[in-house]
Amino acid sequence: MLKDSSSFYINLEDKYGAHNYHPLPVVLREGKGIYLWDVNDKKYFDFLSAYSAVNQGHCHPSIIKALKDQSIKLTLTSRAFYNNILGEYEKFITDFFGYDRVLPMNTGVEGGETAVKLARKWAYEVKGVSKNKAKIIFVTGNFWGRTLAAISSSNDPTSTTNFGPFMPGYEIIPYNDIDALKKSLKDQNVAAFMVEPIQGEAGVVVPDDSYLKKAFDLCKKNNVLFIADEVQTGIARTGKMICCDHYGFKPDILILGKALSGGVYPVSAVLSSNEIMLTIKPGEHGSTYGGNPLGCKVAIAALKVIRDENLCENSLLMGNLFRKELNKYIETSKIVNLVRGKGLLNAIVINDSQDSDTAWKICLKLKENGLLAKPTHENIIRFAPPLIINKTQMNKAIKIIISTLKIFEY
Ligand code: IF1
Repeated sequence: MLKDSSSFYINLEDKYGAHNYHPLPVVLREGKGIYLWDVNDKKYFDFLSAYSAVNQGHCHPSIIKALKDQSIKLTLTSRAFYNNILGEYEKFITDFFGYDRVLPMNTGVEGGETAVKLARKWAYEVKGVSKNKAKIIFVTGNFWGRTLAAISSSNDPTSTTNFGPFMPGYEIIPYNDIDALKKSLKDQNVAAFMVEPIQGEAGVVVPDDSYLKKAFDLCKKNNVLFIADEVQTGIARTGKMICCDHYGFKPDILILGKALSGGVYPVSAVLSSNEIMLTIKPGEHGSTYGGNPLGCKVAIAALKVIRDENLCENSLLMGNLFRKELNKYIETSKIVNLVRGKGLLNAIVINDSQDSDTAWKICLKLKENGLLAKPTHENIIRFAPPLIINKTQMNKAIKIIISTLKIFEY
């Protein structure tokens, strides 16, 4: 057995990198499909999927092929000129999701920022809100990234402490509380309501069945835009192409990221109608890399994989299997209270005080046992494998999870 080289890499990051993350002590060097390998050649089930970015599996051959093929032709022109790929991508993605227009960006948080800017523009130029009065409503527990605009809507002290002052024009109301929304919508200055259909960072929190559709209907009634942040829940993660499909409505503004490029390249997108999208004029918004031909080709390939490999269906089926087996275990478990989620976006809640480190210890043990997962908040563990996982693999992973949890019952 070779000497463990993990500490070498960990020490490098520790010495030269900013300490803005606290990773699990595993150093990965290769990924294929649902598996990852560390620098000591140990193999793992990936049950994080790079926070739902690798829904299609690691290094999916057709996405990598698209990257390789385009990378030797043309990678970036900026939007100062046209390129021969962007239009093809724009047509493809708008057809795919059923919207008039797309605004291409790179990261998820830029997608959120774009949506907020669009909503404000629309409020002033279409709805008729008076200057600088537009308001965006968010919910408690929301997470849409780390920029100042994003953390300004956060009620999580870890995100906000000592980063103020914050962006004005926001209101935060309780999540999953339709009456609170009803009340806030009475203000004529409200431009939009922005929400993750299932809250990821908050711990895979699924709202009441009727909440989202009621919220959407209320927004329509009050001439307010419904913005769905589907950066994490979109692209088949929850068993439908977007999570809102479970509830039978189409958001006015849809934000996508992460798996839009299968973990290969940062690509995000904001989709909307002519009325909303055309409020932004040349020079008013954009990004150097947004809509670059490399990202566009990667995104087309990534979406085709979702469609051609029926990953919505598989996500639904495998998610049902996961929750069924975990629910069976929970009946007699002393350590797990609850499993929740939709499709392959799931989490378990550890039966322990919120500030205990049991979830972290369980994740360390899962790692030893060949499965990688990460706690979201102290007592919650998220399980989100690539959507290409099959039944045999899922059953094997479930065995690892349950046998590891059992160690902590004593
Ligand atoms: C990190 C969690 C996931 C998101 C939603 C926008 C963004 C995200 C719903 C921004 C990003 C991330 C970023 C990642 C941790 C993470 C996360 F743990 F916080 F909850 F995915 F599960 N909307 N989510 O979840 O997208 O700008 O990062 O591309 O390390 O910060 P981004």
